[in-house]
Amino acid sequence: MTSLTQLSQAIHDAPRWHIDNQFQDPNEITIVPLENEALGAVVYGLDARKAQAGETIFKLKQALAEHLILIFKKQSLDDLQLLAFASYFGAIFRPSADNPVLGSAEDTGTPPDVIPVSNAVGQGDYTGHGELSPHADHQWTPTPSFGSLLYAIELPKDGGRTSWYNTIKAYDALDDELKAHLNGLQLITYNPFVRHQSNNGQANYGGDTPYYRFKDQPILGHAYPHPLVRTHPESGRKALWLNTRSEVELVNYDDQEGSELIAKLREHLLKDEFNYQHQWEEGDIVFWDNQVTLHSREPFPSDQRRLLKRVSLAGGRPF
Ligand SMILES: O=C(O)CCC(=O)C(=O)O
Ligand SMILES: [Fe+2]
Repeated sequence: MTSLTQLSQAIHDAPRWHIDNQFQDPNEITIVPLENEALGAVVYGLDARKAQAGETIFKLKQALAEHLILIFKKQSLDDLQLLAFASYFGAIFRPSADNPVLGSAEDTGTPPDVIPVSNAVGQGDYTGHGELSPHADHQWTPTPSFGSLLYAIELPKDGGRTSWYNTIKAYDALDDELKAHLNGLQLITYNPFVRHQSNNGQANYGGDTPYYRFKDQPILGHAYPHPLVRTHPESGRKALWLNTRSEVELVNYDDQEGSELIAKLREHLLKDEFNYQHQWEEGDIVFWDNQVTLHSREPFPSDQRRLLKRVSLAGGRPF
């Protein structure tokens, strides 16, 4: 089945509001912000298999813009049900073949609509068991995904927690002079998958990738400059749009000064006060806003199985 058919099938099969009586009463849902955390809210009482009311989806979209990640508990979904639920929030992210991302297929050049995030469980296994350093997904593409839903199916006994970082708070905490300076800058994030193709490697966001491209170094893949400080399309809040590991370059900027500025901002982003670490439970879906957060993963033992499924949603050109 091609990925397009999978999406059509998912929405075709989804419960209908009027026909199946499989709909969710909006009054059963509560959204509870995490206490004393940098971001996040937990959504209780929602069954993602059911048809959702307009007011529910609108509320969830507002809550996402405010809390940056939403945690849905106790879900039980197959791939098509996850896809149908995710589709309430936007179109599926389908980058072109010339901008490879996690899960890009050799034949079509694009990822499947539902991407396994797993280690040795025979389901794609793109992400291994190692650490993933803080990143935003698809940052090197012309129109990165606005958000993703990650659904936990099988979890290791040890490790494998995922952290999210509030890059609005990180921006707000900078002094006014630095903010003013950063607001004029454009940043290129080079595609780590192109680099690892050329290195014959599988890992991403790490390894031997340089932290900064100096102008005498070759360019790998396409370059799409985006603002270093981006504006959230719904809330209007500003955020740093910078990961902490892959190769980047400030446009029209001195090499040495640029690499130092980026290193300083990266150190700042990693402060505990911007971070929330999620201890997964099976059945959790975490829906994150990819525009104003970073996420990372701690390693876990290679002989323990971990399987999550991710659906990413299309976003606009960062501004
Ligand atoms: O394995 C994880 O917890 C996160 C993986 C990741 O970076 C992603 O799905 O985008
Ligand atoms: Fe990611």
